[in-house]
Amino acid sequence: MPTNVADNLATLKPEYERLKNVHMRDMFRDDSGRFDKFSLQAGELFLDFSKNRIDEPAFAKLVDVAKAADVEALRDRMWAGEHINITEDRAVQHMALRYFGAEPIIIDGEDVSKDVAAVLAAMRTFAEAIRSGEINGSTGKKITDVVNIGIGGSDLGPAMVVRALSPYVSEVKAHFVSNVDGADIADALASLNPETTLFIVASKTFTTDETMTNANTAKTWLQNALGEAAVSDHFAALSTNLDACAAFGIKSDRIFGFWDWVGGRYSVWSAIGLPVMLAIGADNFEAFLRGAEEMDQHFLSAPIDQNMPFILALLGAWYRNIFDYSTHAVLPYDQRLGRFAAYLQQQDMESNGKQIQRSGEKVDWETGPIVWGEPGTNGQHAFYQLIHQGTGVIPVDFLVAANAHEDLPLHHEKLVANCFAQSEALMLGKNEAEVRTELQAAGKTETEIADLLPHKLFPGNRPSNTILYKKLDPKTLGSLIALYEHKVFVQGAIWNVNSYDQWGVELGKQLAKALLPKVTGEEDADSHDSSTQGLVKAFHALR
Ligand code: G6Q
Repeated sequence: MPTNVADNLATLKPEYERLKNVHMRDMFRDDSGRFDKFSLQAGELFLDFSKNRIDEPAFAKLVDVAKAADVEALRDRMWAGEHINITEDRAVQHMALRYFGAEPIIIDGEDVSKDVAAVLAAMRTFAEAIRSGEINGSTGKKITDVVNIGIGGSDLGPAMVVRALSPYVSEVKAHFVSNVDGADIADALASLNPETTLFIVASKTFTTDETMTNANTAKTWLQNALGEAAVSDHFAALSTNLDACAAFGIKSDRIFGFWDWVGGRYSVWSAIGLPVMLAIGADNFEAFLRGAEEMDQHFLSAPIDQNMPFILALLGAWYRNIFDYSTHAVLPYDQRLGRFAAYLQQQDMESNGKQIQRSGEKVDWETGPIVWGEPGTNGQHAFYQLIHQGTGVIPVDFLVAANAHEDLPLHHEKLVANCFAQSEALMLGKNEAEVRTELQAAGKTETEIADLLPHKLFPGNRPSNTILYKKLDPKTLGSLIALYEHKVFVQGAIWNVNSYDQWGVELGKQLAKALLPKVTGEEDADSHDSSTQGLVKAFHALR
């Protein structure tokens, strides 16, 4: 039985008391082996976690927390196909989607590996036929653009990945429409030619209002241009609801299925990855899956103190629960990871933004942090002020490649120098003596120095991880995403929440449904609170 969560986390308190006034600057000065002790390689990824507020005894205690929470047992139950998603009574087996080994993957008594391989093979055949021009649009023209219509887990993963892997995109350009705001689909359609466009309706349930609204608008647009008979040549579907896909008018050989043991935000590895495969080709997509598999194998087998997802998760809990830092920034020094933070927001916040334990009781500790971020160096000219000198502390993950795809003199070297400098600055800070020396060297008078000095101090001692990789290629990206998936798993296990449901998104959906007739004017809004009534009235007055 795992130890009670609060008691388990409390074991870290003495370590915190011991370290709370210790500056990392001093820890680096006193231990020249610090970087070697607190860094590791896992497949394509290198992690430097030495710029954290830990020493060896504190790190050992963090590892003990994972042991006491029995995280490894829950991990093994997940891998064994048990229904660890207890509120939806489902297995959680996205790892099966990227498993190329020979062992059977048993879920509910069945080996699912054959089904997984069959869908992947069907995706490959279809994607390559579209890319080569073997399958064309209704007028015989080659498909040059695909529009993925999906939202949440059926959008964020593929959209982020296609952007991240843009150097690998060829033959087919992928576009993503998600918002029910008509501006989204209108802007996407504006530049497209119906004859050369394929729509992919991506919806696990095939009932999501935003997606079905956009899919119907796309269908009308296509029918108006090419006639009703053309629809089946210009639509495909990714779903677990095969009947609803057929009812929409999608040909059976263009419906790619997946299973209820694949959570939406874990589905980029499944048929939901079809737009990615269409854009980068099947071999690159397979490399992406293999990168994730490599991280899975590391996660499943490495001891906790050498296990990258465990380490990131434990450091996160250390700051969230013990230091009380409420946000976590992910700052890629990799422009093409521009949507990575948005992707992680769903991954992390939808998984661990919970206040009820797996047992049904309320938690008495903090759970998932706010996750946010933007690519460097742009962030440096925007919000880094607060990261360096704000009143709150924000633990950071920096992500950076050793090599760019472009051969543009000094761009990449400057990018890397900025990335490493930021983690150094956050750790070191700048103390009074250093600021004074600087101001004196700049010829400032004593009065000027006294006035300016407090503004120019940097407290430092601010934690960061740096993840370094050779190049942002499909395999590396697969590993990177899997790393964060498993980090989220470990944290959910430590906090004893179910990371695989998302009941918190339901209430708004319910109320929106009830409000629609009031917004259209078919019903009055009298039954609502005065603010909602007032807003509906003000809305009608502006129409
Ligand atoms: C993810 C969630 C959610 C889901 C969307 C879209 O884990 O379940 O983001 O992906 O609500 O759902 P459909 O794929 O069913 O349209």
